[in-house]
Amino acid sequence: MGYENIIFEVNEGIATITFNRPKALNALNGMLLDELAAALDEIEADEDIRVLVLTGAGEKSFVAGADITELATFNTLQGKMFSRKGQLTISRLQELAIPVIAAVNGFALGGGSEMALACDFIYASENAMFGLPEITLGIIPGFGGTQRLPRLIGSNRAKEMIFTGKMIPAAEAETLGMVNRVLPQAELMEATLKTARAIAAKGKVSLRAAKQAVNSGLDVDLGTGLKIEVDAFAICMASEDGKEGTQAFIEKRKPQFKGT
Ligand code: CO8
Repeated sequence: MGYENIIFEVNEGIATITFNRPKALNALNGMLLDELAAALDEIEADEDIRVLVLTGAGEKSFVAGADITELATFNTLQGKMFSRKGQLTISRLQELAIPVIAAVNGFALGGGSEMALACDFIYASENAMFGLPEITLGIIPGFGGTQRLPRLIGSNRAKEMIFTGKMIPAAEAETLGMVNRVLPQAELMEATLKTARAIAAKGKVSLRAAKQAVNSGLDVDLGTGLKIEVDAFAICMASEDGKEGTQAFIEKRKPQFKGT
């Protein structure tokens, strides 16, 4: 499929989706969300893709939120449908079997922050700014922000961000635990791809099991989470990758994971 609002590339098992509406600071409109969904379909259908990286075109913005010019035209039903479409598409990032890294290269506001929060972790450039400014528009976050941000940084800090709509710089987002690493803009993509390559070299079965165990465990009590971990662990032990990884250690060689 040809894309107009994103750039979709795959290199050596690492897919990169670049949000590409620089004139609107890469704001999310309905067409962009449709293209994102189509790219995720392509990724799910390609067994060779091991890691997904999301970033924004240019050096100013990752995603400056939902496209406000489009939002302003919505009636209540259209707004509800748009919120649902955004939630479903963004939730697919969290549910994707492969790891997803957000390389936040500038503004990550509203739906842009919510997109990054649905990724497995975030690297950010020094100039990146995070925020959920919807309250200043008389609305609230509608792509999962009221749910994912409190889970990540605690309800009190999330409420302050959501109630004030204030933006915070990357360094503060790192202190709050939203961001794993802050890097100079020029180093952001290479550092992200270096981590992506390190992850891509691991076994696909164990990566999938690890992601699912962490994600599923976050919404349940510890006892249930530990049972989830036992089941995920058993899947790895039964896999060819599990046998290969342990055997390679014993034979003092590098494992050759096949993803089965
Ligand atoms: N939507 C559409 N266009 C945008 C957006 C946006 N979110 N953000 C920026 N742009 C456009 C500007 O209008 C401007 O266009 P033009 O050049 O044609 O005037 C261009 O991008 C450059 O922007 P600025 O001139 O404003 O650049 P500044 O550096 O002065 O400011 C800011 C950058 C601070 C990022 C500023 O543009 C801004 O505040 N943008 C809006 C941020 C925002 O409020 N985002 C939240 C949107 S709401 C949302 O995401 C809800 C998600 C859930 C939806 C649920 C659906 C019902």
